[in-house]
Amino acid sequence: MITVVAGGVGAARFLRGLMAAVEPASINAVVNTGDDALINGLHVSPDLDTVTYTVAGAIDPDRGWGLSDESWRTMDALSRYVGVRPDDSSAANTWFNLGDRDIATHLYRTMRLNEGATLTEVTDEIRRAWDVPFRIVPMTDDSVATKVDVIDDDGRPRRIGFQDYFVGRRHSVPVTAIHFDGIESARPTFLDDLDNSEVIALAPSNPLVSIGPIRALAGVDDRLASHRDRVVAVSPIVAGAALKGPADRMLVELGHEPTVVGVARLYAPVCSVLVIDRRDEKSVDEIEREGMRCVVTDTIMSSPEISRTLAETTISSIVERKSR
Ligand code: FO1
Repeated sequence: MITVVAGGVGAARFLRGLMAAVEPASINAVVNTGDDALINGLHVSPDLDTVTYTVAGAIDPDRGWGLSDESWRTMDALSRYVGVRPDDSSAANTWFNLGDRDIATHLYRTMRLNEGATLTEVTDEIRRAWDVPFRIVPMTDDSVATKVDVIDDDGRPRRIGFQDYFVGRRHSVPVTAIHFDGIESARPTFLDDLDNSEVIALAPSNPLVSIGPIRALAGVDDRLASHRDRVVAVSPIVAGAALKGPADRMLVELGHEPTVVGVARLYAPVCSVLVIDRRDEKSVDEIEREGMRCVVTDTIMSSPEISRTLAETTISSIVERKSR
């Protein structure tokens, strides 16, 4: 089994490449749920849906989230109620865009959870409905909510939900701290999977708010460290920048280097190989001084072929080493 520890867009593209490189049934995607939010009464799981929709070939390629060929009539109709909504109400949320077809997924997930199903069960039903040929599992069935402390537009510090930061404020305000509410009591769903995996890959996702919550679950970092020689990560940072989202700024704001060396320092305790882009070749020695092996390849997944080659290179960095 190959376990892929995943966040959103970058991880989804990596999984699409991995599907073309190995027997899909051998893949096990463990996905961040710290971004989950209750939006207009619906349980939305952005990273689970981005992975499912991307692997199913149904994602909107420009947005990187939600479905292609989407319409927004429900959101338009909802805006009618904004004018009559009480000030302290979160009804008629129109800043978090739910497409008409995407809403069906949230209706299904929300009703199944209300019936007592676990998020693991519902996620497996949804991925089977989309003919995804491998397991997609939430990192936990318990509630974990990523919160960020920000310096808001008015200069005042405020703790806000992840979607409020990422979408509501377009991740444009500086972050001073990250919290995973509920992490102390949340139980990881995948510790045994780690024991049964020939390769554990940390996908090219945000190390702090996508991979971070998964590692923060009880026992996960220790279990990864115990399998460190089988753990490989793909850097989400290329030439000092994130390919998508605020990972580079968050690294700086939270006191890390926004470089592949900064990523190596975060991952070295649990991961023995770091895959970096050719643009960062000059950093190989520094990364190896952090105690990690370094593999240099093309990591910008601008085509299915590059995604596939990246996945093959990532997996073989562990498998071939074992055969040597
Ligand atoms: N991202 C946005 O920037 N704007 C949106 O309106 C938005 C809506 C949305 C709806 C469903 C969904 O699954 C994802 C959505 N996202 C949106 C992306 C989401 O905020 C991010 O995918 C993750 O939370 C970060 O990885």
